[in-house]
Amino acid sequence: DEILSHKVQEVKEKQSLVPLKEIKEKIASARMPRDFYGALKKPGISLIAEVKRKSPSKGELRTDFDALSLARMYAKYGARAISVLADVKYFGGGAHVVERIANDSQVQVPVMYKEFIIDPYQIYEARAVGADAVLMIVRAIEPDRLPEMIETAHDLGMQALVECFTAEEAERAVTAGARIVGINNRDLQSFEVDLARSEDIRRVLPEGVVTVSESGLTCGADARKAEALGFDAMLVGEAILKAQDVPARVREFAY
Ligand code: IGP
Repeated sequence: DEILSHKVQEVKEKQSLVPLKEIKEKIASARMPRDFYGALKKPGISLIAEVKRKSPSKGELRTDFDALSLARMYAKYGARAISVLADVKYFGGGAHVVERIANDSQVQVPVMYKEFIIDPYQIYEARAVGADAVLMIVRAIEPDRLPEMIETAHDLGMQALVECFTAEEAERAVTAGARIVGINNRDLQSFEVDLARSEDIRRVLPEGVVTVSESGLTCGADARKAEALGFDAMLVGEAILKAQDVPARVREFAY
């Protein structure tokens, strides 16, 4: 909630600094969007590897953090997509970090703009820096606005990974037009990770919706569990970021 009120302020400030019209002009010269949906739908569970410098609960994740060299390693060792934190204050990322990674010649996989999206302005911003997908957290967005937000992403040629914590939210996401639904394994209150709960939620989703298992996966065995539960993809941050041998850890998930 603190994060969301910060975002409302942040978007207001950005909008007065750079009007939407200017963002749209920048979109005209952005690179073509890549197929995030197709990347996740490939046979076998797909790894979306995350670039994040810190988190509110864990602090800095590695002393030698370098966003671009991590993204290059992720792509080289088999991640099918890369998630990059666009939030500056809480996760130590930024739109400029997404931009650098999305336009790097050694990163040819789709790139997701990971932000607390509350306003369409942020979706345009994502495309302007070259992102192929955006995260949308159902509970962060006003229910009435979710369909138009998803449509905005699709109209810009991007995909939306729509994140849910409950079966009710998952149903709402699909009704709103989501083609990719993420289920967060981490309970927001207790911080506990429960794959069985995620599977219950996954079951309410229709065929054809791509499903992503998010948060708390620690090793290759967890990846296999998520795959056995029927997930098309997984979003992994901490386990890779904290690894001493990043290529080996990426390969463990991208088997
Ligand atoms: C990655 P983990 O436990 O592997 O680092 O989790 C990702 O799921 C997590 O960063 C995340 C997140 C979010 C962060 C999922 N949804 C929303 C910030 C905001």
